[in-house]
Amino acid sequence: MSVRREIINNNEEICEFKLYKYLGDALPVVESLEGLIRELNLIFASDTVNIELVSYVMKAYKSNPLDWKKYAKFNRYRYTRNLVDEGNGKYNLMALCWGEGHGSAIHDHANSHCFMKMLQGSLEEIRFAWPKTEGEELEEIARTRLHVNEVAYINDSIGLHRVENVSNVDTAISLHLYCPPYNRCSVFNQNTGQKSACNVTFYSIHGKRVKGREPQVPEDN
Ligand code: CSS
Ligand code: FE2
Repeated sequence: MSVRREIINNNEEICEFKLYKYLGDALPVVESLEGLIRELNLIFASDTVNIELVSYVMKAYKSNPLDWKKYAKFNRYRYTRNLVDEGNGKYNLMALCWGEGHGSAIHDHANSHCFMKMLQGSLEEIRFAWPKTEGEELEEIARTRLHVNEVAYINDSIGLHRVENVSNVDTAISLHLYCPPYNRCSVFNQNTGQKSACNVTFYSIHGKRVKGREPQVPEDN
């Protein structure tokens, strides 16, 4: 076991211990994607977002393709965003389907929380600091490989990121929760730090393809 993995596992244990102290034996058990959605709806009934608890329940769900196959819709040219649940208007839960080599641009998260759980395959997450001076290349601050069932969290105070399926042979699927939901964010040029606004759209909603909506090129979020 690598040192880095040990650190991550320790963090998880500390996190679980803190949650256990807080919730006692009420730690939720999650047996399916439906069960996860039920738990998330309960958690987000409150107005404060407990990042550790949300990460915990997303991690507790063990990916089962039978649960999510209706959201697994791929496009040959770029990754797709497929809405799973609107979380009573408080958050959006969606499955992102990444073909071989597909990646996002460098982006922010419009002041929302972003939780990301791997359902299939693996993704590389590359984090960047916000640009400090105009015209300068963005500084890479972290690079992490996410594997099936792992959960990552980011928000704008942590930084920017881009996500990529670096595999030439395997597709990848990730489950994203954004709170509050957003339909616009910023994308950044890695070499100049230049920022531009960008709309984000759905390829399918509740398993049904959105007609006439091809993913935008160039990759924009
Ligand atoms: N924010 C990107 C995916 S990486 S978190 C998106 O929602 O399209
Ligand atoms: Fe993101």
